[in-house]
Amino acid sequence: MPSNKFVISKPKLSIIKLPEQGMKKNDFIDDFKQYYVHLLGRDEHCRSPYYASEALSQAIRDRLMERWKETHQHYKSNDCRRLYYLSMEFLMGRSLSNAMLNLGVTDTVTQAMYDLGIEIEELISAEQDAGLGNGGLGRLAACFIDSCATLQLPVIGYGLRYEYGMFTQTIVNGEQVEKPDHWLRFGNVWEIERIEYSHCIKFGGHTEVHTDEEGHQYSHWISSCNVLAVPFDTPIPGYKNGTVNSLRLWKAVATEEFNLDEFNAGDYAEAVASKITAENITMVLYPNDANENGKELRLRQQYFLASASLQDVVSHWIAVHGKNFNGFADKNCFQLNDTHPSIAIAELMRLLMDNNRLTWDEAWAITKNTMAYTNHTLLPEALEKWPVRLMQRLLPRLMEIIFEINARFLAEVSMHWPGDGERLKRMSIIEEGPDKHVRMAYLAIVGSFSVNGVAQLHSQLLQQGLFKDFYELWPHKFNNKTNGVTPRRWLAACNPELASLITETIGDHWITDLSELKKLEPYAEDAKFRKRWRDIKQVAKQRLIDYKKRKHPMALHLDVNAIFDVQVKRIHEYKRQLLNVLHVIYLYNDIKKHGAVHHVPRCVLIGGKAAPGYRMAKKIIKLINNVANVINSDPDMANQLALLFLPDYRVSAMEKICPGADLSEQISTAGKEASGTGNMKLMMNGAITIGTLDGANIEIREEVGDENFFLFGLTEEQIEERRGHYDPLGIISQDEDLQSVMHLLESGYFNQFEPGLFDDVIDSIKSPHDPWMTIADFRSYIDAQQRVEDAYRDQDHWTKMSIINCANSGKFSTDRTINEYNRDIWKLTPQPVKHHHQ
Ligand code: 26Q
Repeated sequence: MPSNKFVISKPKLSIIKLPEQGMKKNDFIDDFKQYYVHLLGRDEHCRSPYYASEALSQAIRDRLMERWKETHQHYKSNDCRRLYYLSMEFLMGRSLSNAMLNLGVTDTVTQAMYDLGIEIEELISAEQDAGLGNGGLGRLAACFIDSCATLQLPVIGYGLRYEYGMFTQTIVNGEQVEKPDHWLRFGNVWEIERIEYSHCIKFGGHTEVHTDEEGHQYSHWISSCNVLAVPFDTPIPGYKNGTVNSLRLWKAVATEEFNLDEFNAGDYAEAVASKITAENITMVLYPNDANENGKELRLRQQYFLASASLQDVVSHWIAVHGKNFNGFADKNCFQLNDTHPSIAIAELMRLLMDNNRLTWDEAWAITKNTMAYTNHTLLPEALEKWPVRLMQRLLPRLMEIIFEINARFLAEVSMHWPGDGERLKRMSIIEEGPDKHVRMAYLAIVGSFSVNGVAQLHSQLLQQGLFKDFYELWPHKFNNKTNGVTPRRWLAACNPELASLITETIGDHWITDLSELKKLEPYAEDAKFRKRWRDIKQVAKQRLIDYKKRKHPMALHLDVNAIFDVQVKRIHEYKRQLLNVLHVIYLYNDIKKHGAVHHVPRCVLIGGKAAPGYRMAKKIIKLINNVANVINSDPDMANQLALLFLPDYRVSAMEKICPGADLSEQISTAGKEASGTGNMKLMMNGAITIGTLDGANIEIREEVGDENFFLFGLTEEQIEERRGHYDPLGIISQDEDLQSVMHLLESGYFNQFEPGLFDDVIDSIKSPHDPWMTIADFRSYIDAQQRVEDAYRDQDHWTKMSIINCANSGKFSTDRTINEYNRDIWKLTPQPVKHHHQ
């Protein structure tokens, strides 16, 4: 352990006690100047907003530190039960505006900067996104820890500090080009390195059985390559409550011993190379949001996270309670964000048995009462599997433990279903065959006391389908926790005009109790209120146009009077961006043939990243861009129809997009989108959903009522029923509009100089084996879009729907979600922290 090398002499209390930090305008002005001039060495000639942003962030961070320390000490002295949220992804986005909002200083600071001749928005925009996630799952983790801090729950987020986050997307000739996101290049004011809490992580080597003085046998994992896990902490402030929780991200650093052996062996180059291997572990986020099977580096990352986080918790336990682990499960709980950190189950067993001499039964009792698992997918092909051979080589001791867990589990299964060999094979954690694999979801279910899906339909389908056998064995483990989003970032901060109108109308309790928004509903009938609501939406749309105009070559085709029709999310076949494109082509064709009279002006905005290795997704991006080129350069479409692909969709982009959205596209094949969370952000900002009965759409529709939702498409049951006799060609031949659309596509109208480019895309939707059944929902989707236009024509009616959508979005706050996690799974006691300077 390096910790003893970093012991410093203990400072006197008088050094640590600081004068209270002012929260007045002039306090911020003074501190800002101090940092700008003295720390950063800039003056009035510096043109870049970067340094000003940096100086302000320092001043804001200072005001979090005292609260952070107090929260930490409060948890420590209360020795309260805690929850650790283990996630390979935390998609935090920017921190400055969120910190100002939660400290309650947004207006004061805005004014302070204004007095200095600085536009606050410029400073906010100068911050890089912390893009340490792919999409829904990563952003959910970020919204969760925001709500935990606001609800004053003792929760720590554990993740990885990737040197490179999600790639930056640029579009060149209509195609996605990825650029590495070196987000830490200019430093990160929000993090604090705590090298004194580093841990050592083992890889490779082999195991030996030893016998101790009392004759007990235990395993020794030896000859391993060791990597150091160094924690970096980021403050997570609650909303105006004095609580500041921690997000702890691990960085991989080569250990000195690690190199020493090789130096002694005399091979300098090998030693340096192995340093690089070690530090590669946290170099880059894997940019696919579906399982990319079998990559060794990914498995290293997963174990690195699990082991570092568990060692952190276990060593803290020992520091307080010694080696008596009675009560460990009462004081500690781990929530696994999908199977990505689920190796933690075997790792906790290892730490308890090998390092602390608990028996198997003692260790297992603790493990299975401490771990809880959240599933985020229904696609069987996305379930994680790791080759046994790889695990044996990289994590030999963990593989032994998994085999033992499985043996004991299968014994339990055969007690429950004697003689049912098929079931044993189906349920085994080890998938047999020439290449044995570990089924991580099964390991997670067996090792956890709670298994949850992320929306009602999803949880129900898990029980009836993917995890049916396990549900029959342990029905009590299974539960649902419908996702949410944090209303602080996704309404209060990103849409200040709408937030002010809401606060002026119903008070400001909605910020921490979103069900309060229901009080807006009567105002849907108030003409004056509607006018203000509509004006705010128009201003937001104009702002979105202005923002896009700075860079996007086709932004001039945007028009505030058109419907802003938005689909922003990762590009995936099951999310059916293609269905959206088919509708756009249909509109184009119809306007060409019959003129614009039947239609309302519409701007279709599509944004999202494709996994770099997902060829079909990349082709879909190219198609969207090609169709956009044709439509936007056709004078017949002027002020009628525009299509824009929004490059580099990310958290900070969504903060600009959702206030200006009219229509939210949630059009996945029913039964495939576990929940969706973009749907919730858009709804909260007054967009109306056009959607299938999938994921949380179902619950959104339940909340707003059918008349405030544009429903279309087959149900999950109908989709499954249709498989085997799906006949897209038959459907095309029966539908003239669809025929025209397919004809345009197949004739090469959108790829005149790139013959055959879209053949694979076209073939995929024409195939009777198309798992996403895009063609099956075409007619129903077109009809729903017609209803959208009819509704939009009546602006009063549309605005009512918009208000009702926002008013009924209360359920989709992560405050509600986290309260349910806490009530059913975590069972933490809220810890109000008294902030002494408040
Ligand atoms: C796994 C192994 C190797 C490499 C990458 C991965 C990997 C990474 C990210 C697999 C999956 C993900 C992300 C999944 C995800 O974001 N799922 C979404 O989770 C949301 C939050 O619950 C839901 O709202 C979405 O419906 C779901 O698609």
